[in-house]
Amino acid sequence: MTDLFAATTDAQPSREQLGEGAVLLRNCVGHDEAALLADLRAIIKAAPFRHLVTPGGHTMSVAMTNCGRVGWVSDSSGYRYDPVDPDSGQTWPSMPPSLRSLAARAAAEGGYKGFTPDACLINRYKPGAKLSLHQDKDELDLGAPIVSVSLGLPATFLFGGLTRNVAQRRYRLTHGDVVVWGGPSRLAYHGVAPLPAGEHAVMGAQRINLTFRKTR
Ligand code: MD3
Ligand code: FE
Repeated sequence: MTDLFAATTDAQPSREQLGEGAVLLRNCVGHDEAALLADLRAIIKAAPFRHLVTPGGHTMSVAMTNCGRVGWVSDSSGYRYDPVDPDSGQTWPSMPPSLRSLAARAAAEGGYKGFTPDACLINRYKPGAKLSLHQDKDELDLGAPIVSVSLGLPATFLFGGLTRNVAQRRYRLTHGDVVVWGGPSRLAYHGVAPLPAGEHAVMGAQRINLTFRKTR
């Protein structure tokens, strides 16, 4: 990727409870940012973003890649965590310490000490890209939280309930925001509204979201 540059944010960290087990840590990335972005760039070079096809045959507007022991993949046969990148035939890039330590630090701040993710799904949104309402339930260890890190353009995140029909609350997630989703919130329906056009000083015309997961 050519449009990732060095760090910028000095904004103050803050904490907001979104729901039972769900904590929003604004500006949580802090001085790890430059190392994080450099490592992210290397991952994307080794395992470029691609648009996956859902089992229903739709091509996703969000482009994805992964790092870690396994990566989340989708094709016409279904969803799964796979140690092999189907595009390269190689294992996914390993999860660098800059990413792993941010995830563990955020999880601990959210009340989950000893978080050891084995997968990091990396989502890239260009303007217009969205993620439809869904649950994350492909992981065997639903007692572990998911930690999400937002980078680049702001997005509207939709946070619903344990069934599809619960009205969603909307949160604006911006560069450097981290959310820890555990406890009863772990199986909440959620999604991302279509990304508005814009230009972010560090990341350019895109949003990148990292989700750290413990799959087993
Ligand atoms: C709430 N990603 O990759 S991160 C996903 O911004 C995903 O790219 C979104 O949903 C994104 O699956 C949202 C926030 C998130 C992640 C997992 C959750 C929220 C969650 C699991 C349970 C409840
Ligand atoms: Fe999700």
